[in-house]
Amino acid sequence: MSERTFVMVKPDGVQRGLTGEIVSRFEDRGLKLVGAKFMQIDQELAEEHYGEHEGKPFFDGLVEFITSGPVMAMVWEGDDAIRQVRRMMGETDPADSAPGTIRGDFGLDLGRNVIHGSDHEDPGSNEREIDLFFDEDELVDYEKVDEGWLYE
Ligand code: DAT
Ligand code: MG
Repeated sequence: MSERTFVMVKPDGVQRGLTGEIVSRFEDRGLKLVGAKFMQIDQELAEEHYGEHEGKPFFDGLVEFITSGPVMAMVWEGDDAIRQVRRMMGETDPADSAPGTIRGDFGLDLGRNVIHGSDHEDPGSNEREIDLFFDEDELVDYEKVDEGWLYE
């Protein structure tokens, strides 16, 4: 089933020049980019985005980190996109992430794990995050020429 997922290259990924590589991986996989915004997250947006982690010992550091520099916020669309993006990202801790995954190829530290993606085990988190970062008219509906070759 086609679905949309929220993906973000975090400040460490942007600063390390990994944005293009990460976009390429999703393009190569066949996912369709339907929204993108290069932006800096303020405190309020950060606290809302990571609301599920409020009260945890790492929360303040996480908010400080995610607001510390620009991010590339994106919406990617495709069959099973939420779960497939999570599989491509690897585990939350890069140290546990298999080589070949984004975190497994580009990270070493839990607090600097390069990328965010909506949680496929938290139904509705994709919609929530997309709504939080994008207005309706910032998402683009279009047909990609390779769709007939990607899907049976
Ligand atoms: P994910 O980003 O894989 O969805 P999450 O939602 O559990 O992971 O946590 C959000 C971010 O918070 C995660 O990318 C890195 C940070 N984080 C999670 N658990 C942590 C911990 N125990 N110590 C420090 N940072 C942590
Ligand atoms: Mg999460």
